[in-house]
Amino acid sequence: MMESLENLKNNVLDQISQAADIKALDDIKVAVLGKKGSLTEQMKGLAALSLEEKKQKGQELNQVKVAIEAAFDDKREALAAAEMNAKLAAETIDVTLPIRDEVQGRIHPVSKIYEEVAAIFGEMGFEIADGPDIEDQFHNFNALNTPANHPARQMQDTFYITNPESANFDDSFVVRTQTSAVQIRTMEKKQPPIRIIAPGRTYRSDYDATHTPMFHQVEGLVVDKKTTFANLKGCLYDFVKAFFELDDIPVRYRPSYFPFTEPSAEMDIGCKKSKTELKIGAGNDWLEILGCGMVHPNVLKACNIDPDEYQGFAFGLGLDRLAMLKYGIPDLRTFFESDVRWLKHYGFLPLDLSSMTGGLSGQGGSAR
Ligand code: 2NL
Repeated sequence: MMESLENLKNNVLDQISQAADIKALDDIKVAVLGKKGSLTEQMKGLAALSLEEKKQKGQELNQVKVAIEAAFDDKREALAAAEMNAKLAAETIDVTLPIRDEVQGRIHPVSKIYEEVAAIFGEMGFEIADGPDIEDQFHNFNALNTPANHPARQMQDTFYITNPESANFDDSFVVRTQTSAVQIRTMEKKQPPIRIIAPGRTYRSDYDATHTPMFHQVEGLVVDKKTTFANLKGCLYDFVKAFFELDDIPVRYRPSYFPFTEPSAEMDIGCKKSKTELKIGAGNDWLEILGCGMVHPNVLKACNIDPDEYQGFAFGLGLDRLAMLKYGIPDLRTFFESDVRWLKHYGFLPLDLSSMTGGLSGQGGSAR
């Protein structure tokens, strides 16, 4: 008996040491320690022995079991480490190699325009702020001087979302119709000076060649003790020059109306329109580029900022429209069809970064 147990132990340890992989090791374990395993069978044999023999044999069996289990654990660890090393060696990437000639992916024109806009305002000292796509009506409307029953709420073709906790329509949520709620949340948290841009997705129920139900906007907000309309004009003039990469651009401001600004204006840039071409920066035609104005005192009040001490300017521009203009893309609907051929034509190479010093717009994907 003694000998056969010693044999079994040596035999099993031998098998363990020779196991080629974890699967083989598991098979051996089942054959030894499983329900019908060789060691398990010996354990079962204990029942037939006398008390004295049981004690003696039981101890021996237990020592063998402990030794075998330890050998299993050591071998499993060694095999796992070897497998991991083999995998690491096989999957090694030489990060010092140059990138492949043919890069498949492209940056979407809207992402590209966003990078450009962020680079320009970043250089001017604006910080980027963001917030949720789903807003409550206070942040999307009330705080923006657009109370219940204000025509803007219908004007904007808002998508409302029922509040599961309230049957009252005033408690419904909206998918934001502009990113202004982000600026509201910033002003609620922080006293001026404030200088932020809020980029993001916005939503309105509208669909044609220049409108899609989801679109992209960047709004800007500057609030300080002496912020004037002249500051607004200088800031936006610098912006359009940088954006269209021109040393000079004719601009004009037309009076407009937004509930959240007073006075409000629309900014146009000079251009030349022909049947086949749009040339920006010269000519006798005008192109609307963005909406802007001085922040309405009621908006400041709603955010606990004292309008007698502070004033500010704000603006909003559509990224999709800017992408259409700058890169000559005729139909907005194609932006969101996820057609890879379209992206290849209008998209940008991933490493074509936008910066104020390294060139803003770079080469289009189609140029490759
Ligand atoms: C447009 C016009 C605009 C704003 C957005 C704004 C935000 C706050 C306070 C005051 Cl928190 N104004 N935003 C102001 C003027 C125009 O957007 O045509 N966007 C595409």
